[in-house]
Amino acid sequence: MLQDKDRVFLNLYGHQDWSLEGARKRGTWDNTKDLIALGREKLLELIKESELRGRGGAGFPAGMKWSFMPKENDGRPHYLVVNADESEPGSCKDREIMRNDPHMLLEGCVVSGVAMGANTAHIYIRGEYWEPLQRLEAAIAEAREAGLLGKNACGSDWDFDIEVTRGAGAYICGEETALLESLEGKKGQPRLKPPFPAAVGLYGCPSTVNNVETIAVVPTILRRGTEWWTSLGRPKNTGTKIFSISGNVNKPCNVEEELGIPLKELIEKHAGGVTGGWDNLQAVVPGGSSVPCIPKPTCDSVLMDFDSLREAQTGLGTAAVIVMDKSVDIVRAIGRFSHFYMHESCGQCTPCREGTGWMYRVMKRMAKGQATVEEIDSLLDVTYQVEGHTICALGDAAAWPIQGLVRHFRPEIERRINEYAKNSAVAAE
Ligand code: L3W
Ligand code: SF4
Repeated sequence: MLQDKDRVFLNLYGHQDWSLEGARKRGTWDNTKDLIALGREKLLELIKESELRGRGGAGFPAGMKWSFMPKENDGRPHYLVVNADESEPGSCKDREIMRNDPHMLLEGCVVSGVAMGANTAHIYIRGEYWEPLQRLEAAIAEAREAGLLGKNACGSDWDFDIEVTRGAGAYICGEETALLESLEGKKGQPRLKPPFPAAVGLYGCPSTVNNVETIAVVPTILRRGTEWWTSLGRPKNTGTKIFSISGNVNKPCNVEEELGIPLKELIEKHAGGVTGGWDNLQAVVPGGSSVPCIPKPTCDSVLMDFDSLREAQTGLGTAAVIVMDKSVDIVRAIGRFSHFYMHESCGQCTPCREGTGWMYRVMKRMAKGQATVEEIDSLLDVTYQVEGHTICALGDAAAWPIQGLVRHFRPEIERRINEYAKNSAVAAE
């Protein structure tokens, strides 16, 4: 369990002052000039050494991503783009960072910007996040006024400023290239990769897209040292993470914990346990709606980090932990995810556009038992046709929860189908 001295987010719950004065008391903007003075190469080296992995879903090593930005100056500006379009069902952590400690994100932008040769950050914030937006904008104004942003930011020789843009309610704009399109004022549709944003990003310029939490932790890692950060968690799964715990728990919450904490401990220590007790647990979706669920026997011992969850055939995703007790109709619940992906598909590639609708319609029938047992395998087959055959990961995200459901709950699906068939036969007699 994370000790208080190792906590990074000191105002996650908004009990203290979120403004510049409060942020400074918590250590934010403390000698940022010295961090900037470390310079691009050293900052890159340190973030690689920290093994910090992206907090937005993919868990890609941040230092490696930053190192893809071109070193030579070809005249194009470099951009840091912060993905604050938090829309993953179950995820509500970035909202709390921006609402309760916006200066952590701003300072993170300045320092990370140096490491990628960027003088500008664009924060793309979910349109519905009204209060976080107000706080962010107020914090940016405070930082400009205090000389922390702008020309010679923080009294350094580095110019840096931040722009905020609101999204308009499309989940797909959380996909990094759709986000870039939307920032450019176009319809938010994912681009083919490669080229990756580091080569051709915002307005055709080198860009790095990172999640809010990833950027917000950077100054603390640098101040406290990479050894401290890597002493938390497990190798390649280092540091702390904010988990959003929702569903059938007694006390839903956001909580910062050490990566690698056992799922059971996470739920029992911080979320007041599963409703009706641990034995009443049916399944958990450990990383937001895009990852497969895991059944109780797996939940008994699984560790909450990128690699442990991958071994358990699921993922950490955004660390949005959705808990389902035995009262939940799990087939219907996963079918609800299918509806979400059908609704949010941008429609530009056929397997996703057609497949998400097809999957939802079958899931809807299966939830009622109105299917045949053979259809379970055809449904699986469709998920394999969609997975890996689309422009962006939304297709995968639509396929994986269904694969997880069939992997762990096939007997329940079959039971419903058989029961429905039996009842229909009785009714027909
Ligand atoms: C240069 C290469 N750059 C990879 C970069 C790439 C990206 C990052 C990771 O999806 C997942 C998705 C959701 N040269 C590179 C390279 N990069 N190879 O590294 O890339 P990738 O493709 O693994 O992931 P992604 O497209 O960023 C993210 C899942 O997260 N998810 C959803 C999260 C939702 C939110 C939200 O609500 N805002 O974040 C949750 O699990 O399904 O699989 O930057 O450019 N050779
Ligand atoms: Fe659009 Fe779906 Fe294709 Fe992604 S996978 S580009 S959301 S149609």
